[in-house]
Amino acid sequence: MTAQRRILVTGASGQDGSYLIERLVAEGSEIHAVTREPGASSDGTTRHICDLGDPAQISRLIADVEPEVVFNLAGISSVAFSWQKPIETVQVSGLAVVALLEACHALQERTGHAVRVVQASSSEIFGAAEHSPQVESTPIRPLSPYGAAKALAHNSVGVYRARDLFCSSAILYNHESPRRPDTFVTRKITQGAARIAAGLDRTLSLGNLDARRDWGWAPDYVDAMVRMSRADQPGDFVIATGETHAVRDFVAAAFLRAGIADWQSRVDIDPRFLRPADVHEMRGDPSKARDTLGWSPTRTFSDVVNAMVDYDLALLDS
Ligand code: GDR
Repeated sequence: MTAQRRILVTGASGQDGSYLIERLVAEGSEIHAVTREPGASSDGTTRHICDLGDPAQISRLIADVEPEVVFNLAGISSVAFSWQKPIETVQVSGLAVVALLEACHALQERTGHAVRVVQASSSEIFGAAEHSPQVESTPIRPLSPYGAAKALAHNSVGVYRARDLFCSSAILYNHESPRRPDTFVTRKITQGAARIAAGLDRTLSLGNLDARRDWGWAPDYVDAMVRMSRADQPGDFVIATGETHAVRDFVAAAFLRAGIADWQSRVDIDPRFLRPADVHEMRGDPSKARDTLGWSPTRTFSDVVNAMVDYDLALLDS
């Protein structure tokens, strides 16, 4: 894999964006980091502010920066939140991607230099999938506003690929790390377990404990996207571990790591955390990524749980 020169990363302040930027800066690339609001500039990047709700701002940004590679990690990433803001979700996670692809295609036409785009797609596009595990050709049947927005983006990547833009979709399954916000169930659980172990809280309120997810390690998923940007051919790639666990399994493992064997007495179900519709099981088959990109996950489910709990315990200690 060879490093590219000028790279634009949207969603720079998120979990994946932060891992990606650290890696690309270390490789010596010129990084343009895009965020929605002004903030402290990470070392070694040029910071840009862009409102993804405004297609004109997206086109201007691409025309000005003239990137060789774009990683589009921006948008609303919470499925739960997308039920409260469905229109905004479609704007920033769906329509904005069309604007981005159009701008990259126009840049390529104007300069004659190829532009590569990697889109952070999602397993939520499969929603009500009839079969597990899902593969790249599994029918797209989203069940949430988030999934519908991601499906628009995903299909648009296919459209622009047919127009000779090197663009790929990483169909990312759930991927976690200590940088996950606690609006997602894993971090909420690891923070909750650590706080209960430290005597700061008595209980943790959750929603659907039966949902099964294919949980991986976020830096691995960022590595997959980097490989996609440097591959010979563009395409869609399922990025997953191929293994699922129920939310209750995550709870049990996290509480045990925090030193609490009887998690049942510490967890209650609050209907506020149940969704109008929730995918029961998402499991991906990453064979294509393994065979084509040489990618495979480096951390197991237990590794992920333990790393997150240990981080949260240490945070409270300090
Ligand atoms: P998900 O992740 O919706 O799969 O999307 P999340 O961690 O929010 O939910 C996973 C499962 O846990 C259940 N759940 C709860 N979820 C939250 N957030 N809070 C709770 O209290 C709770 N209790 C139970 C949910 O119902 C769900 O079944 C993530 C995001 O990273 C997306 O951006 C990404 O595209 C997909 O993974 C793949």
